[in-house]
Amino acid sequence: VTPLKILFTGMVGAGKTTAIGALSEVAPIRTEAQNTDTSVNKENTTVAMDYGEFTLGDGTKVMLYGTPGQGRFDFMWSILGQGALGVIVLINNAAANPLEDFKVYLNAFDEFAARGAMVVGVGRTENGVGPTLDSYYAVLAEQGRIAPVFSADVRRSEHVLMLVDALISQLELQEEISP
Ligand SMILES: Nc1nc2c(ncn2[C@@H]2O[C@H](COP(=O)(O)OP(=O)(O)OP(=O)(O)O)[C@@H](O)[C@H]2O)c(=O)[nH]1
Ligand SMILES: [Mg+2]
Repeated sequence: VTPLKILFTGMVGAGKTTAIGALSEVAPIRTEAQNTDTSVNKENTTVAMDYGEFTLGDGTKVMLYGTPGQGRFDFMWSILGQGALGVIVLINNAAANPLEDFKVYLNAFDEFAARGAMVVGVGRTENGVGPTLDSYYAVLAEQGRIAPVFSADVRRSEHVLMLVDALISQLELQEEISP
């Protein structure tokens, strides 16, 4: 069986590295460097990519890639997107402008959204601050796109698995992959 490639993307601190670490069955490959961006309270940041692996119930291998969040590495987005079946956009809902953040990734990965290969995972919803899930659907509708939006805490592997499952179901529905 051909392995499936899935890409995690989103702003600095959205939780891409955490999500891949939570789900991967192998020791994830990380390219962390010391974070010098004081706008996010985080010790490390990804400078090239994350990589992990996960096996579905039917034995299909899923390759999990993650993008770096910092804007200076945005040239990596299209490189890492190559050959990806779908993309999971992670959002830090407690950030200053999470809906604007979402628009950046929705536009950058519109090719995925257009073919129903995008899932949105909204994190840091626990304190009830930040936009509602409905407002993400409104942004999608404005752009003429449809994608499932979930609240997800990527520190919990079952939440990350839910995002991956939702993406795979979408891809099956689009007949990008067979069930
Ligand atoms: N409280 C809370 N913390 C969260 C939640 N989701 C993620 N985090 C934390 O947010 C941080 C995310 O850090 P990373 O996984 O390094 O984020 P990243 O997207 O890889 O960031 P860059 O590589 O810098 O772009 C971690 O410290 C997580 O524990 C959430 O839902 N609630
Ligand atoms: Mg990272």
